[in-house]
Amino acid sequence: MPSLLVLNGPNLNLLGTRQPEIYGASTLPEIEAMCRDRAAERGYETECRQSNHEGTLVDAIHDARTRHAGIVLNAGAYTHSSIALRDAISSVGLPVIELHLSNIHAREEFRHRSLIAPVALGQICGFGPQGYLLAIDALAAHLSAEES
Ligand code: CA2
Repeated sequence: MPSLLVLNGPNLNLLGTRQPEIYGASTLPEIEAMCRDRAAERGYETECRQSNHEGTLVDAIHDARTRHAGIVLNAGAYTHSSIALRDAISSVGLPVIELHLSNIHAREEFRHRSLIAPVALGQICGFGPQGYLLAIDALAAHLSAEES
């Protein structure tokens, strides 16, 4: 079965412990389980990874090149700062959906700019944990359109 990578960046391991008004009440393991179920319904296996370290996230994107058909990426705060993550996405050439739990455009000015958006297939933000499912649906639809 083809496979998707759901990759989460810094501090997202803390989901469900603080700031539920911004990020929702679900924990990361709960979100990952939802992703696995939705991807399975669409015919994909799912690998879920999280790291607080930029280089580890770059390595995960590189590893995905030979192992996964596409990536759902919540790069957390690295979204707004990491040229390394952007270059990694460009270099592997996989479709990447940029995902954020919160609406980054309705928050502080520094969150409005994404270095990932120009190299992503698209961006989903503001729908809480449900956004991960929307991202999986969008990625699966894109991949099946690519096939035909
Ligand atoms: O809305 C998102 O998904 C973000 O990627 C979350 C990042 C933030 O830096 C981005 O601007 C938008 C922060 C994740 C912090 O996660 C926490 C989880 C629980 C408690 C505190 C923070």
